[in-house]
Amino acid sequence: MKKLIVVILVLLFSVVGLKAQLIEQAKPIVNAEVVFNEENGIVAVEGEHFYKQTNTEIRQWFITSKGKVPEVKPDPDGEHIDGASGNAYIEILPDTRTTHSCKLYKFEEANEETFKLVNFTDLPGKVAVLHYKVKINKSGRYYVWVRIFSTGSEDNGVHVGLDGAWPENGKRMQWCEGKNSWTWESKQRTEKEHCGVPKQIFLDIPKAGIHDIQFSMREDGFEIDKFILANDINYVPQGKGPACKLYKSQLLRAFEKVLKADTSGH
Ligand SMILES: [Ca+2]
Ligand SMILES: [Ca+2]
Ligand SMILES: [Ca+2]
Repeated sequence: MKKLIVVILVLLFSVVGLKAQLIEQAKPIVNAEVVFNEENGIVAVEGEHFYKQTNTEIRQWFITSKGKVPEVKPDPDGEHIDGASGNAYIEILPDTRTTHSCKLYKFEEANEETFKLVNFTDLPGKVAVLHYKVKINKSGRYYVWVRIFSTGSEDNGVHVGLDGAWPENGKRMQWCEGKNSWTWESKQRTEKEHCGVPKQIFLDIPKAGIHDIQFSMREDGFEIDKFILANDINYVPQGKGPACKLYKSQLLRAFEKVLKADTSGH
């Protein structure tokens, strides 16, 4: 009997421990006071620096950093921390649709029974919405670039929006090239062009000042390292992209550096 009680207690504590970790990795690590600044037509923001996430009933974004991989299953393609800017990235989990043959559950067709199973939506702003604060000094059109890691055909689409709205040119960001590596892209998927049309993903910001940038799920398993808003239509990010500039407040926490696999023989 004593043994049974011990077993039950151990089980209970491990469940509580797991839940605590889940909540921790889905929680923002910056507060709403943290505002990123536009300088010379560029705003760069780490994916992991969202100040809140909403519409989290079906899916959530989880932060992965060194040694801290979210225990959310399924996530068959594992972690991709090596090469991530700021030593961290975020992912929408669980990832139940990994190949075209996996059952598709669209938010727009969901009923009471299938609501929790939703793994795709063409409707922006409905599932797993991330929020970031940016200060724009020069109003105008900003092209949106996102650095992502895709390993298949069902983890390479997302929606972007501004100040609670989801304009046409923020819908269906799409990646085809650069599988299995961190890749910058700014393309919009259309009926004619499934791999996306360049220079068609942008946000028109009519007034200088502080704005909210949002991303929401199109496909589960989607991974964001960093995003950039660029005023110049011809801008193309390189490597990990430019440094993130703060307008207000400060970042309190840095993630532990990821060292490349030790091949030095030490
Ligand atoms: Ca994954
Ligand atoms: Ca997926
Ligand atoms: Ca990052």
